[in-house]
Amino acid sequence: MSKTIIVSNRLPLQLSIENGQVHSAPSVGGLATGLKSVHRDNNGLWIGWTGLTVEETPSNLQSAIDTAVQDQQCAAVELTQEDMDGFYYGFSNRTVWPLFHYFMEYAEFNEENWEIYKTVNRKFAQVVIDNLEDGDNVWVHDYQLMLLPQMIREQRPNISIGFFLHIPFPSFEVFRTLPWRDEILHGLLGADLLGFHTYDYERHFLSSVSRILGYEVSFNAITYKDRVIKVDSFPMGIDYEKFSAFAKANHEQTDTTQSELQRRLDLHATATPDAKMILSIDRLDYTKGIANRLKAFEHFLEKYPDYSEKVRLVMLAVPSRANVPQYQVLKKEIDELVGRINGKFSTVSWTPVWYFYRSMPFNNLIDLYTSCDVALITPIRDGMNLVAKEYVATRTDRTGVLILSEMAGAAKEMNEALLINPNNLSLIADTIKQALEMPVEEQKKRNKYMQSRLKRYNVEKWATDFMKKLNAVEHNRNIVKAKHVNEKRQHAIMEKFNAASKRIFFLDYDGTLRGFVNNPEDAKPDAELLEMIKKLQQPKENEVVIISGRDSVTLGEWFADVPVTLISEHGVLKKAYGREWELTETMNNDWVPTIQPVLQTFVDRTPGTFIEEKNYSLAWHYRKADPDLGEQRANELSNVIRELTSNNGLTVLSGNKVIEIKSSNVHKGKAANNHILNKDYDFIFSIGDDWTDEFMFQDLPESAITVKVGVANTAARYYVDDTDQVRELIESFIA
Ligand code: GDG
Repeated sequence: MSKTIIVSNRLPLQLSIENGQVHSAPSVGGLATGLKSVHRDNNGLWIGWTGLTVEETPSNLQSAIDTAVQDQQCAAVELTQEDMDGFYYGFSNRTVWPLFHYFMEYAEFNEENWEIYKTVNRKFAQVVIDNLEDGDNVWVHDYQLMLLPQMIREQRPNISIGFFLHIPFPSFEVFRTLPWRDEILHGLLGADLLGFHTYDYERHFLSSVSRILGYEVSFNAITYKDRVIKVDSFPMGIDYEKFSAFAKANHEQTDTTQSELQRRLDLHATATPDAKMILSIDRLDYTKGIANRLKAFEHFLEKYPDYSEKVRLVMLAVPSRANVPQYQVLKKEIDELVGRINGKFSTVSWTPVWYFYRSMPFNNLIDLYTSCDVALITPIRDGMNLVAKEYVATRTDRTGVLILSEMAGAAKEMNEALLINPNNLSLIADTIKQALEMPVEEQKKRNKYMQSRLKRYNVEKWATDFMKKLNAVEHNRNIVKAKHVNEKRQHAIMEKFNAASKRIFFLDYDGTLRGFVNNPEDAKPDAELLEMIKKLQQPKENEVVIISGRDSVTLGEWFADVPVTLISEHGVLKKAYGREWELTETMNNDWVPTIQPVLQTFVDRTPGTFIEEKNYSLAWHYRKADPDLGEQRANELSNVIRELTSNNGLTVLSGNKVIEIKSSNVHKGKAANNHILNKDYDFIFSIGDDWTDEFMFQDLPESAITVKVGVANTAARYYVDDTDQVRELIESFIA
């Protein structure tokens, strides 16, 4: 039975060794909860690190640990202290984490750490491969494992692989500074589906793929070798029901059942009934904007002194990555800021900041969420931020105000929060005042919308949506009909070729017989190519047709001395060898004066693009433009032209970095079919690389050998990798 393998840096369990005994408990984190059904159903397996290095694992307890891991449907990747230092504390947290959160000055580019990152990703890959069976899906998580998708793909090309990034993907301008940017992108492109929290991260990723690797990106799909990789946004949710249920239970507690923390919070509330509490919870991380938050709170107390003794900041900072230098510096800065604020504003009966530097049990977290009137969450950058969502979910009476940084992914879905720029301290100070004074009715109105969204798009929905999309990608892959022309298939094609007595070859030119060049004029056929075509045409059984989108003058010049038939402008004109060009259909050019100026405005606005005027069509080329801008303008242009030309007999063709407008009743399929009409060819061969060639593949008789250059996603029966393989294939017809 096929299964889903989840891979993350840490396993969803907590292992501890007490008195020589191994204790294991399932982890209760958001990811573990969200993936529970994916993990438990269908015999799922979770692969990751246990939290104990090889050095920390007593050899006599190894088998007890293995059993504990297996009991939770997990498999462990064994890591040494050196692995952890280079891979986790090193490359992951000193290079990727700061860079992806736009802290470029913190990013270290250390070759040794990079080598260990690769080695450890390979260790993960090995455990995945050891547990992988045909038909399994793999879902890889987060920035520690960005090379893993490709490492798995190399060994098991047909496995469906998904990847989700929990942190932001930075803009191309930032990402390009990474020395190993190509390797990281190729690592990720091993996946079939790549998921991000927000559309912006998705856009940044696509832009990096297009600009750094130069691969074709169309909407949210990347064409890479023979695969189409989908990229999408899946904003991660929380376990809404769990937070809501714990909050309800919290309100029903009695003096004897409530926690010590809750008792203290209640005491405070009773003693100072008109005082309010502001909550701040994060891992102690420089991305979370904790220092700015404290400074903004200080500014608030200075600007609005009436709030003295009437407001308190309850701040929980959970220790994190304490052996990375920037975190130590940050800890010191926060300690000092808290000291400064408390020193400056405290009175005998009031301390403005209550500061906890520790991790708290889950029920205390609920105590804090339910007791605080305002949550102040101000990250400088944050992939999503679940704390913001959890705070809103626990407000069962719908009171409470969320102040949220617009730099958190969560801000995209939580418009009803008070959104702030975390660097604007006076705005934050004013927003704190606004939050403290917000009427209850307004609080409820805002929370109602956010809660209904959190309830609907919870963490389980996030996980199932991702898996559904991954399965759909897999399904698409399976229905792609084209088969790669390998040695065996080439042999089968040759058998048909040899048995035939009347053969025809429809050969597309650009991207098929010749690779692409920046200037269309530079793509002239080389001597070797002309020689090859002549030889193919030589036997009396063979007839060669060059069928191209090119204009007739260029084609006529290039193939002046080659005895082949030429079809130009996607089927508009035809020329038998030694004869004149003739129209294949009745055409008109009335539309050109209307459309030409529209294309010109796109040329003006998009540097590097130009118009090619053919006899019966106009083409706008954007191969030389900035790739992102080019794609964006191409989409825009297609839409504009489609609106302008609907119902007047014109077609807009999206070719390879070109948009072409021409009369709609002509295309390569029609031209090719007309050409073979009433002639008994017993071997029809057609080859091409873009959408304009799809008409040929669709319209030629079923018996035709149709071949697409590049991807398998086509109506053709076969595909080849590139123009080199095209020549190899044609050579085999000559030899
Ligand atoms: C990364 C991305 C993205 C916090 N303190 C305690 C505690 N927590 C729990 C919270 C929450 C989780 O930890 C923190 O999640 P965040 O999303 O806020 O932040 P990161 O840890 O940085 O997570 C982030 C996330 O991945 C998911 O994709 O949202 O942007 O940086 O669930 O409740 N839990 C307990 N005690 C604590 O003291 N028990």
